[in-house]
Amino acid sequence: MSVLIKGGTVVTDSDTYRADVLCANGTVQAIGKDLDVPAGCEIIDASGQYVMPGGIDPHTHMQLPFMGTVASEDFYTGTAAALAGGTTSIIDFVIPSPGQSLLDAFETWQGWAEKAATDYAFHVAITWWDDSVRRDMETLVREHGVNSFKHFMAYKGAIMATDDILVESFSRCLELGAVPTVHAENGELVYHLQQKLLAEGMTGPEAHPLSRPPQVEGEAASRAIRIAGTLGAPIYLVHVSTKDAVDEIAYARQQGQPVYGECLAGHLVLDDSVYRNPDWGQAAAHVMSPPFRPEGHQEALWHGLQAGNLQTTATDHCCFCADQKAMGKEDFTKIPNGTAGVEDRMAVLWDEGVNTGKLSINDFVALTSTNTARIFNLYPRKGAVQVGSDADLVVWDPNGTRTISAATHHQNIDFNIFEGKTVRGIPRHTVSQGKWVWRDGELRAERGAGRYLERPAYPGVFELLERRAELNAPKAVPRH
Ligand code: URQ
Ligand code: ZN
Ligand code: ZN
Repeated sequence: MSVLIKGGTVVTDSDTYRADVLCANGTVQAIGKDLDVPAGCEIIDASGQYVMPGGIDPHTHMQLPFMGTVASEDFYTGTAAALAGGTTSIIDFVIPSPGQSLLDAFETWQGWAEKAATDYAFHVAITWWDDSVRRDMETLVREHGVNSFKHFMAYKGAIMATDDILVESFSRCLELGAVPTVHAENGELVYHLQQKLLAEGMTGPEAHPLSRPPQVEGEAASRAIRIAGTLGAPIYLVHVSTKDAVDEIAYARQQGQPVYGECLAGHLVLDDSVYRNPDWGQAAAHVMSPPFRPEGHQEALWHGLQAGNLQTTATDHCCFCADQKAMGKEDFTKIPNGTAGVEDRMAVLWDEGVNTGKLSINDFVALTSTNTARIFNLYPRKGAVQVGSDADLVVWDPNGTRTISAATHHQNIDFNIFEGKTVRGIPRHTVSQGKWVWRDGELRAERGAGRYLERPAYPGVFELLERRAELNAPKAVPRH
């Protein structure tokens, strides 16, 4: 089966040009003007539209067991929704319980992901430490194509990695040629503030952001950056949500340190007023960590993207429905943390970023696909429009509109943090592994079509480091 994407404008992270794109046998076969149409080939009319690399979401949690429940979105429904939003690969997380073998956990998540409709990879979380963890990290890098390890600096008493673990694990990552990544919130401070707020009788979701103020992220970001810098390791900060953390990243990058940052579509457009909604369920539906922030932080994130201090966008897609959120009805610390976004990330970033002039269409491709592929060493198999690359492509209609709603989205959750938002610029068609799976509103996701993506250890990050001269070098920023 072949697919010819005809009459469109190809947009990569660096180029924009008119060309047809021919896909067959799962890869891009030819790119050029007025390509011949092979017999039996399906034709996608892309006139007046852009042909871009399929989105890569570097941060999802499909069917995550967390806080006494399991995320409502599984690997099939979540990746099917991703395709409807123009995203064709995800990087999810294997999160071993403290004491659990990393290899056992990896095998469990691999089993869950077999039903995925898109290709997928895994970051593996380091939630405890002993010699077996050291050994398993090497096995995962050498035999299973894992090149990134996650560290939750929050979630005390659960999966939190203390400083001793950060030092041991970042050092091990450096030895193995893997990228350490962090959820940067000071878990001790969060725990202390949670107990203080509960003792003062504040049990509702309005307490959630008060227990994790911006400086809780800023301190942890600084600490993780300093530990990595001292060890000579790169570091990737997930879901950066504050000016505090962006400033830490910008300063470190200005000193030449290999620091990379990710931000979420939700944190770019929502603020902490969502937690002051008098409707408990509405407020609780927005409980995620780090929380949506006071006005002003969103602008800092946009500046971070524009200045090249934040390199990727993600969603942290981790779905809990109203009945699950209600587990925290009497105690906000028991509200399962997480929100959705895998279907909306690209359209929200286009509408808020490209339509407003904050981002070019090439920036959009870099931020939704190519930079993630480069940092995690999937490029140019993913994140590119090149002959030989996987035929993972999105045909983007810059004039199409959609009103986002839980009533019509494909995500398996009864809430949408972008509810009612009308976006201009939508994925009209998605091609995954050379198959036309999203056809202007008709979803033909195939359960189990997804493949596990092996990601060789370095030089992904070092390549990006070398190329940094061409990327937006960070502009001078005052030390906060
Ligand atoms: O912290 C994370 O990234 C996971 C547990 C999802 N939940 C969340 O609130 N972000
Ligand atoms: Zn996190
Ligand atoms: Zn997460």
